[in-house]
Parts: sequence; C-alpha cells; structure tokens
Amino acid sequence: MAEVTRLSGLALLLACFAAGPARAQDDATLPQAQPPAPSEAQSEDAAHAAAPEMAPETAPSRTPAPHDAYVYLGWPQDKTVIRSARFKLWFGARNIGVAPAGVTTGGTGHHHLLVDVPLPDDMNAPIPNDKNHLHFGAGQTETTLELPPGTHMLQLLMGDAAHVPHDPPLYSRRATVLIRPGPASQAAAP
Ligand SMILES: [Cu+2]
Repeated sequence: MAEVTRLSGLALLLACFAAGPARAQDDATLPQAQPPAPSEAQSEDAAHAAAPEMAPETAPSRTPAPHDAYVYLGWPQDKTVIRSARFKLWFGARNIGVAPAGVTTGGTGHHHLLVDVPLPDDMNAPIPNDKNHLHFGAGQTETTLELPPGTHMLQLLMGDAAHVPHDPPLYSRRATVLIRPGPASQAAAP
C-alpha cells in the first residue's frame, strides 16, 4: 500500500515536472495570445470552408445564353476589301434581345466589337474597354469605324448587363478585312 502511494506520488511529481516547464514555455512564447488564437483559427477555418463554395458560385453567376442564340457581323463579311478607311459596320443577334448595358432582363445582352484582338482569355471577367474592345452599351447594332490601311480582324462578342460574356459565350465568326482606300477617298480626306 505504501509502495503504491510512493509510486503514484512519484508519478505525480514527474507529471508536474513535465507539465510545468512546458506550460511556462508556452506562457513565455505566447503571452495572452492563446485565448484569441483558437477563435482566430476557427474563423479562418470558416473562411477556408466558404472559399471553395464561393468560387464555383461566382462562375455560374454568368448570365446564361439562350441555347439557340447567336451573333453575327452583317457587314463587312470575311475577306471584304474596303475602299475607305472610314466605313460603316452593322451586326445582329438572333434569339437573344439586344438591350443597353445595365439591363438585367434575362435573354438580353449588348454587342462588343473586338478589333485586331482575339477573344478574351477570361470569359468570367468583364470585357475590357479600350480601342480594341468597343462596347455598344446603348444597344447599338451598327457603328462607323475608322481603321488604318491594311488587314484587320473584326469579331463580335456579346456581353451581359455587366459586360461579362454569357455562358456559353456568344461570339461571331472572325472577319478578316482589308482596308485599301481608293484614290477617291484619299482625295476626299482633308
Ligand atoms: Cu459592354
């Protein structure tokens, strides 16, 4: 009996020895940092758990394209030689409504003309707005363009209220045109 008590007393002493310095060290390295740490870790876990859910949610938030919708460049068509630096284009859409930017009515969008650039890599992002990506945010279906002589690529890409391509994206075939102003248009230019 006395033997058992001595043994358990020794075990208790050893346990205190082992726990004592360790706790002291914890206190030294993490002064008062331990109570907030678990809650921080918890909220971080929550953020991590939410992140994978949010990512797929962002992608499908793209406006669905009506399954039979398409856009097309009415003029100029592929391989057209244009005798004027300044020319009028017209374009159209079928089975999807053309609406000004900002209109969130389903089954609508507005045209964008890509000039000398490929389709955007990221179809989840708004279409850039620069001299190579022209927005027709008022719902226009024609425009007048002026391009330097030479070969140019034209392609339409529809965007939703927020200028993001539909899902799947609606774009026309790419038209390669040659701008070769004739003597008449050169003479007419001021
Ligand atoms: Cu736009």
